[in-house]
Amino acid sequence: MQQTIANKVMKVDARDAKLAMANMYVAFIALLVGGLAGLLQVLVRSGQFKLPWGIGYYQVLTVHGILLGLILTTYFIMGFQIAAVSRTVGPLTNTQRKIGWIGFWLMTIGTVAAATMVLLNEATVLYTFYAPLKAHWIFYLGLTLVVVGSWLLCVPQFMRYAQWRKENKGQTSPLLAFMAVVNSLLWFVATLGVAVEVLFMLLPWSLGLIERVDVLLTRTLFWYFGHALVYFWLLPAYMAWYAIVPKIIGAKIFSDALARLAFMLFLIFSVPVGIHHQLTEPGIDGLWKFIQVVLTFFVIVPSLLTAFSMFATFELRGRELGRKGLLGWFKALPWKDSRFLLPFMGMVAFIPGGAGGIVNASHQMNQLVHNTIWITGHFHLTVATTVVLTFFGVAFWLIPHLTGRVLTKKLNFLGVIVGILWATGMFIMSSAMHIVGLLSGAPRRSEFSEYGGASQATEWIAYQIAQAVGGTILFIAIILITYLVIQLAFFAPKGEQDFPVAEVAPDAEKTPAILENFKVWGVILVALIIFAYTVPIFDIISNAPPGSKGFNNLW
Ligand code: HAS
Repeated sequence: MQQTIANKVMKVDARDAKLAMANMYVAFIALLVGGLAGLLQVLVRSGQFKLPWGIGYYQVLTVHGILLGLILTTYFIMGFQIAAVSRTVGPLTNTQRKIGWIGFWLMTIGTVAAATMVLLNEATVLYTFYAPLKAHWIFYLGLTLVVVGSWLLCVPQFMRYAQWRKENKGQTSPLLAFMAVVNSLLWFVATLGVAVEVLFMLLPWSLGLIERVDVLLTRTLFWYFGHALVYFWLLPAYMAWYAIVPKIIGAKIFSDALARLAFMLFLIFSVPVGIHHQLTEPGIDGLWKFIQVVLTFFVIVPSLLTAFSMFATFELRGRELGRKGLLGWFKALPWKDSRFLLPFMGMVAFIPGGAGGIVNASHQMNQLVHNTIWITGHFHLTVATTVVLTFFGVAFWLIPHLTGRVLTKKLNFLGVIVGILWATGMFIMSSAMHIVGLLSGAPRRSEFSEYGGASQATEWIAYQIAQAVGGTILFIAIILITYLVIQLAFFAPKGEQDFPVAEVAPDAEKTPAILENFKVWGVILVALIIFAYTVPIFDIISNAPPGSKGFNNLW
């Protein structure tokens, strides 16, 4: 019943499509520029290349992290979610759409302002903008506008979803819209931490209104946001895995209830775990580190549910097609369809990517890998492979759907090539990062250096060259996908590209209403945040050192 309602609205409204596409354009421009910065980085770190015209390594690293980690992701997610809401619960109202556009422009003004400061070398503070590194105040103001703009892009999703529920009392909402709303809510709660950090600490500090900031407090507020941020990236990929991939392979959603439970678990467990990024940080009591590590292990559960659900979906489809045996389903999948292949490669990458996360979260093992390039390997497998490959797979049908064109056979083939290149490049680069970080302690976030000829640093060079090879393959993939996106947006033949939305399996259990009761989950979320953060933050504030002045242009 619920999916019949979902399927009533088959297309994204043309006016909503414009808003979604505006977000897509910025996302793919960010990919191109951020990807170029990535290429320059791996070349510098190979020891074979020097940046020209006085450009600094850390400046390029900041461009790379901000454009890919914050800008590409946020714009893509907002575009995808706006489209998903419009497709499944109906067109936005004029007011809702207007709020969305204001959000888009605020985000874009903020992005341009922040990017200009980075390019002028006035904000070389990397994507985590840790104090005491200090950026120009325009950079912080730009970031604030990005966050406020993104909130305004979440508002129409909340409003349209609430309107649907009011009009369809007692019915389970369409899964995709529900998921978009949970992710937007997660984003809203997470960004409160970074908003407090920037508005009350970094911005006044940078403007000279206050002389010093408490470094530990800024970092703790950052990571309150920073770990939920990774699930804000992941959940749209899970939206595609749960609700779109099954349709592409001709299957049904294994369980609507399980999918909703996974999303609600992410909502409550994503935030109270940020301290696992600070396990080596002095100034936070071991007990609270331990508690947040335990909570981190809870946030692994919804990913395990997702793995189970995906295997079940594939296997059921395989059996339906008459495949037998443990892995018979494998042959039944549409390997030549880029809309499936890329998300699938993303799933495969998440097996080692997730396992690496479990290593990071294990307190003792964290001592070994923290601040080594193993961590960079971890997030290139998770966000840069799992999430980004899924986003590419989505873009291949979403962009033509929004622009009234079609993904032709030729363009689909190009999509497959992009996926294979991306997976190969990431495999080479991130394996080299994992190995040299773990076995030899190679540092992350550092320019090429021979460390005065130290023998340990000499061991790293071969791996750094491997990273440059992987990075170069990735940049070739970026050029191809840029071409593909331009084709899909402007030149592909006109036509109707399907926005695939799967139906729930007929024999799946009915979804319990509690899974859509935001009040109950909201109370648990707030209680968990208060529990996990009150004492650590109280301790940090009450034992605060004098604070630090800012340092800038160190490079
Ligand atoms: Fe992480 C650091 C722990 C997941 C991103 N992480 C980072 C940083 C980033 C990041 C960007 O505890 C660096 C931040 C910085 O700059 O300092 N991470 C975890 C844990 C998980 C995890 C426990 N991380 C992610 C995801 C990310 C991401 C997702 C981005 C999207 N991470 C950490 C910790 C640190 C950290 C510490 C700090 C380290 C330090 O010391 O600084 C978990 O959520 C992972 C659970 C995942 C699984 C995998 C489930 C598998 C699935 C695939 C199924 C496959 C199928 C295909 C069906 C348990 C769902 C089958 C087909 C076949 C053919 C087999």
